[in-house]
Amino acid sequence: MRIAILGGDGFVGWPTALHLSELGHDIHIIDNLSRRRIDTELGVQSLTPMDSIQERCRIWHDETGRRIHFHLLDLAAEYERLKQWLAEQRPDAVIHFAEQRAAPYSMKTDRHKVYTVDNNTSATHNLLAALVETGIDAHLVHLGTMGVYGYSSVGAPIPEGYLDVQIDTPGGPRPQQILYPTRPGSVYHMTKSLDQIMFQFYAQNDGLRITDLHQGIVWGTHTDQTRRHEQLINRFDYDGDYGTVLNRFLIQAAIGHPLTVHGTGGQTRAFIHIQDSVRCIELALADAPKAGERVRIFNQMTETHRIRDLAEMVARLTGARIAWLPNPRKEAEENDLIVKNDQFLALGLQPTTLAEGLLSEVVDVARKYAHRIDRARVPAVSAWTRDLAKRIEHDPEGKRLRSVS
Ligand code: USQ
Repeated sequence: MRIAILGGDGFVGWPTALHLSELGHDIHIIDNLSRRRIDTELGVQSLTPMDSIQERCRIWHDETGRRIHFHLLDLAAEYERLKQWLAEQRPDAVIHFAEQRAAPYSMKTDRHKVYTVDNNTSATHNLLAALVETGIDAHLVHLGTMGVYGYSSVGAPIPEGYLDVQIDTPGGPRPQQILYPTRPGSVYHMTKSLDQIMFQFYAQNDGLRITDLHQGIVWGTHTDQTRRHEQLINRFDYDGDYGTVLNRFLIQAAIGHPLTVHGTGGQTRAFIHIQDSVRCIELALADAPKAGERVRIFNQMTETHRIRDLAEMVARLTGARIAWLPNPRKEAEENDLIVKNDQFLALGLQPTTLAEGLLSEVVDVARKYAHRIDRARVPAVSAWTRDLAKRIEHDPEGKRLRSVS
């Protein structure tokens, strides 16, 4: 298949491009390199040294003889160029990762909120409109998030996208399936909730074939392909905005930084290893809905964990200390989470769990590149509200000089 990977320079986009190229697909990465620019804006860098996208593609060609093409294009801002590219290249499938994906970044300031909404909703809508206009029948696979469901305890398993309800009609109760009500916990998660409505409309109005993957928190860094060459290495975020919780704990343990648990650590979240993430995308691609069918929704996760249990596990494994910090986010202190993921299991996914020894691989990678870490960028300091901002702990290591007066 000819596959366009929008956002193919990112944390999940890049290993997906390699994985699908290895399977023999003709891969075209479209990316505006905004993630690299945000690193510059924030003054942080990936823990792992990343080459330019062009250099990465060159190394992949040297290693495997396969070509990955790169096109510099801003999906949200360059609608006409996008349409022209689709009309010329006529991809069989489009994988859409091209959105600002960090909840803390989306909550930093009003400017970051506006950027995240403008970028994410325009990118998604431009793509949908261009697919209709060019008339190409590409299968659109979108990287959504488990966060659209929200994180309140409902006491029942979260289904894959649709909820069975009974509607009271004059003729008596009638069963119906509706999109699971969204309850986003950040501006970023809100944009993914808006995406869902756009997908629903374009599938129903124009017969677009769409799969939406509600992904949990990705952990790990390497896949089979990124391990093949030092310069194919994946990006690996550790900072308070882009680093995600389990990877952060493992990196913190590697550099002797206390593990930064927010609040009581009672939040339960869904997780998936990066290797399973790319495999799920392969499985979803092979199982496209037909034109006229509703959006297919998969829960792309393999296990759920409570944050404090993860911290305690990493502490046991590595001897790290836990710092219990005021939570910069407005979120439930404790929640339960049971999630259905039957569809991927039925398609043959064999989950890589935390128990598989890959935790120490992450710690080893972090130790190797520890010299690239700026410890001052480890604390999460983007607050969800002004009140929460007043309580943020900027110095979890307790290293700053204290006043004695
Ligand atoms: N947390 C800590 N300490 C930290 C970092 C986070 O206790 O140092 C807590 C947070 O308060 C939160 C939980 O860990 O309760 C998860 O935070 P996270 O930063 O790992 O994940 P999140 O902000 O939800 O976002 C990440 C990705 C996003 C994806 C989402 C999947 O950045 O793109 O959509 O995971 S999900 O969480 O299932 O919505």
